Amino acid sequence: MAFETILYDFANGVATITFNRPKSLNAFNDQMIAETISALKSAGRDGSVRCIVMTGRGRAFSAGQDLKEVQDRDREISFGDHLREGYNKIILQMVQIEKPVIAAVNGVAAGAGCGIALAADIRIASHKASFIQAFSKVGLIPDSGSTWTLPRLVGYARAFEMAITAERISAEKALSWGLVNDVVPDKQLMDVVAAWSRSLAAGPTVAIGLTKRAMHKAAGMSLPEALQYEAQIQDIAGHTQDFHEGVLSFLEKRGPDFKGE
Ligand code: T3D
Repeated sequence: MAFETILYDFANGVATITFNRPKSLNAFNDQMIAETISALKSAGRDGSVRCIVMTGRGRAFSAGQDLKEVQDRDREISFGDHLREGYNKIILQMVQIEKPVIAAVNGVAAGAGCGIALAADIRIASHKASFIQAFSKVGLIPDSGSTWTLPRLVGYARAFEMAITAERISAEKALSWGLVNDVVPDKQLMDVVAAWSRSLAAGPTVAIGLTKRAMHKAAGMSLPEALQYEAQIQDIAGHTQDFHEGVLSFLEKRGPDFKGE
């Protein structure tokens, strides 16, 4: 795949999408939005991809919407349409792809960049990373799913505080708030993420994808509904080859060789 604003690598079942506009701290222009959508689409469709990693080149994960491009934007394009055709598609794909998505947060994640990091299933942050709900600084409301993800991750009070103050939350604070899964020394970030992604790509991909689907669905369900849904999709997981391999490997006292099928 030929991209200009992102890098797309595939190895050992793991697709890595790297935002690649380091001079502007990987701010999203329209091309980068379109290329990210396209990369996610192809990683989602490609059966050999069993885990997706998203990260940024240089010292930032992403500084969100490219504000220089906003300034030049055709006034006929509404903010709503820009979100519907852009960031909303990125976020929905990240959530709807039934494969684990890891954000390797290498530096600052601001505005939509923060929203994208929050939409991942797992966030591993460098000790240099930080999180800024930068929207209010430019007179906007949190988008890219932040109104949904942030209160669920850190609770309403902290989410609202982050949104209205637009203050930088350090990696350490993010860890103590439950915003990230782990914080590691910067030099070790990609090694730690590689260990996570290798392990997830060798996992029972269908069951992992269904877990993701069920947890997202359960957010809008009562307990009885969630129990029903679990029963319904356990029928799918229970008919995978990986389920049979998992049980067999347990009985044979060896590690499982999951194929993601
Ligand atoms: O319809 C829609 O699209 C609405 C959607 C909106 C979604 C959003 O994301 S709104 C929020 C947009 N993002 C921001 O407001 C963040 C703006 N950036 C910053 O606040 C700071 O840059 C950071 C806190 C992220 C980092 O600060 P610092 O001091 O480490 O770096 P810096 O010096 O500010 O930035 C370095 C360069 O990156 C600089 O370029 P220069 O002067 O060296 O040529 C700066 O202009 C550029 N840059 C940083 N962020 C953006 C950017 N260029 C364009 N757009 C940016 N968002």
